[in-house]
Amino acid sequence: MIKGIALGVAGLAAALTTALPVTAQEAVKIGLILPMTGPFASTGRQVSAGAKAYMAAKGDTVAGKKIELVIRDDGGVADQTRRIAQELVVNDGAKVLAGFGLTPLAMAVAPVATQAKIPTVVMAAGTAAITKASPFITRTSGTLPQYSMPVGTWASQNGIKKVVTLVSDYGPGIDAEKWFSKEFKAKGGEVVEAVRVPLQNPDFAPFLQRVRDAKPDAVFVFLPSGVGALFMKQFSDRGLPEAGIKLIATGDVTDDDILNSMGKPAIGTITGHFYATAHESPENKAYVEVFKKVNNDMRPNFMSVGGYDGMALIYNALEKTKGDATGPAFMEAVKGLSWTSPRGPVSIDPDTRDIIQNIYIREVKDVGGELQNVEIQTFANLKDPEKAEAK
Ligand code: VNL
Repeated sequence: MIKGIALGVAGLAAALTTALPVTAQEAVKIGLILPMTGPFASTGRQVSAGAKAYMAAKGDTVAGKKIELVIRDDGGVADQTRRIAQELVVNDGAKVLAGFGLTPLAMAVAPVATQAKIPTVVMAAGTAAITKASPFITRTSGTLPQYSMPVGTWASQNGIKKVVTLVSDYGPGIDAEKWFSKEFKAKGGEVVEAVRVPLQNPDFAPFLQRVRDAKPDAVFVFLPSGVGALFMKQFSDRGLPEAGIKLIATGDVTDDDILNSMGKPAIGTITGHFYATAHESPENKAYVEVFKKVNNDMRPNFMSVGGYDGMALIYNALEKTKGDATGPAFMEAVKGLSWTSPRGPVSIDPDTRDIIQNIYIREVKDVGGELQNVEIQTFANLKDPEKAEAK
């Protein structure tokens, strides 16, 4: 397995030597690799829809170059992500890679990005370590430490003393558990149990029973986008609200893509995240409008904004390099870029290539018959705390 990767990367380098000059004058092709099928297909649908909305709003030419978006489905399987990335670079002359619905998929592409010096824009995955895996990786989603920590602050300031954490047992879940707990404990809170659930096909019932038995004031939850509705149903069916256990979470759980289908049990849930469809700003109003127009009236979630801003990053960087998409020039241009996103002001941290952004505490409310994540507090311009700590 490891050997296969090494050979693949060496072969890629050899193939590039001949492939590069041929494609140098052509359009800038962006290979967008996403889970368009499988359990995380909603992420692929939202990210690609956001990228398309950007191009619908801003056109398909930047710095005199035509932008061509090529969307490929990896089905959420890391070996496929890597194979498709290699094919896009070697056979199709892609100049930029983008997408990556889950952490293992982004990690699988890091060696390709490094070896081929291909700018790689992570639009969805959120484990802090991803941008450390290659100097050619940047990110327009966010990191779990960045948006879990403020939930710890909020909880400690709002009468919650005893918490059980419940997270998906992989990169982003571990990050969320660590940073919520670290902050909550530093502010005087107590984490009495840390529960981890499988990423694939989770049945929450036995885990929710453990939460119930521990009798906390609240349960802090991270689950990847798309899974929240099933969790909310089981949380409610098993009587945790009646037992007086409050639900606090990252915004992945009350994902706007499925929030409206969760019904009453979701109301009152407190989450931390970087984007809500209900965010009030002229930029977001315009975004939601163009997004719905281009995508059959679909409600944009945070994944879509990762896709939209990923395209904004690519356009802004190409503007700065006058159309040069080669790795070193492009990555230099990325550092320090700033723009106004539908989520609020954002910039790319020159030290880490991660995104600096506002994190909002939101409460699920019924707004005119539709459930919305309504912002109640803002933590402005946060960096990824994991990398700040390592410095
Ligand atoms: C990840 C993080 C995936 C947050 C998610 O949904 C999410 C990840 C698919 O890094 O794997 O909401």
